[in-house]
Amino acid sequence: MAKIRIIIAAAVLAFCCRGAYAQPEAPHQAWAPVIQQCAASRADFITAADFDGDWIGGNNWENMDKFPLPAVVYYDVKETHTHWFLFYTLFHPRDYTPDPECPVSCHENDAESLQLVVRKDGSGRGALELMETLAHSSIMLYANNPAVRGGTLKVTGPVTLTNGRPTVFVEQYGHGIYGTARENVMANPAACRVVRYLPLGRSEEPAGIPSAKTSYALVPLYDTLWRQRGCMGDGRCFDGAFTYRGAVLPSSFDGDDFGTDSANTPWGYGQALEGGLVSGDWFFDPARAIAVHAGPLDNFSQTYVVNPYMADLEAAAAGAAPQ
Ligand SMILES: [Ca+2]
Ligand SMILES: [Ca+2]
Ligand SMILES: [Ca+2]
Repeated sequence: MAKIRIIIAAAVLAFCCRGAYAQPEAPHQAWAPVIQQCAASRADFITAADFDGDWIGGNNWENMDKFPLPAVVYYDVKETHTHWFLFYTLFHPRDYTPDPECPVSCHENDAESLQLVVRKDGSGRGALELMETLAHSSIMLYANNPAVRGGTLKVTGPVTLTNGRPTVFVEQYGHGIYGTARENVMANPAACRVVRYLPLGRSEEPAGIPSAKTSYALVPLYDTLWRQRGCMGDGRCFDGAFTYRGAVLPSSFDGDDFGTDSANTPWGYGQALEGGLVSGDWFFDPARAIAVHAGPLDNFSQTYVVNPYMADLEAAAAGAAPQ
């Protein structure tokens, strides 16, 4: 009898509650971007910074041809009372040119990023308000809400959506990220063969170029790149120290091909600092950075309820202070 009761209870539970208690998709998954990557070679594939099985930065140019390049995107989530700030970093083994002699600006490693600002509206996934992308010396601002007027940055245009996902367009060679195709080499389709990366949960290397559908995996930035932040110095993971709120941090990946230590860490960017921002704010204090970049937004809290970096920075600053 007890066995029957258990079976009936299980059946009722399965019938009544299927889907009702399904875990809502986390915001960083719900809004993970579609990535339209122009690709002239494998060096334009997105992959992990330790794709070669180590965290040494200075062997990545050489190792690119010796290892597979399965796709990952590093993500990070910070949260205030009103918004989520979703940060995504794309890593490429090389920043290069069609000319193998690299007459200009080649360097080992390349990490470019984008940031989404999503209002917590009670719906679980929230409402996307704006997107910022890093492209060379600029941060580009795209609005998904007409209330976004622009601050120190002008609104370039609307966020491009593909089946509800924000979509970014990434250059070949230099890997600048843009929110519309017309702002980069994709404006000339003859010059761009596209690898289309989608957040389908698997980490795949494109079968070829072009590729209509390659899955990338989302990897937590906090547990990977940030965890390695103390691995700093020539011949190690990162190099080029800078100070943020008293904490000494690496500004770049270690690299020695063509340019030296030329690929910024996600927390080391120096773009769009007008309005009193400093390197590091875009990553560590996005509520403040976005308020400066995008101008005032109604009901926009700058008090964090999730931002584990603040405690880490305070600990690092305390450790670095003279005793
Ligand atoms: Ca390496
Ligand atoms: Ca090297
Ligand atoms: Ca170095």
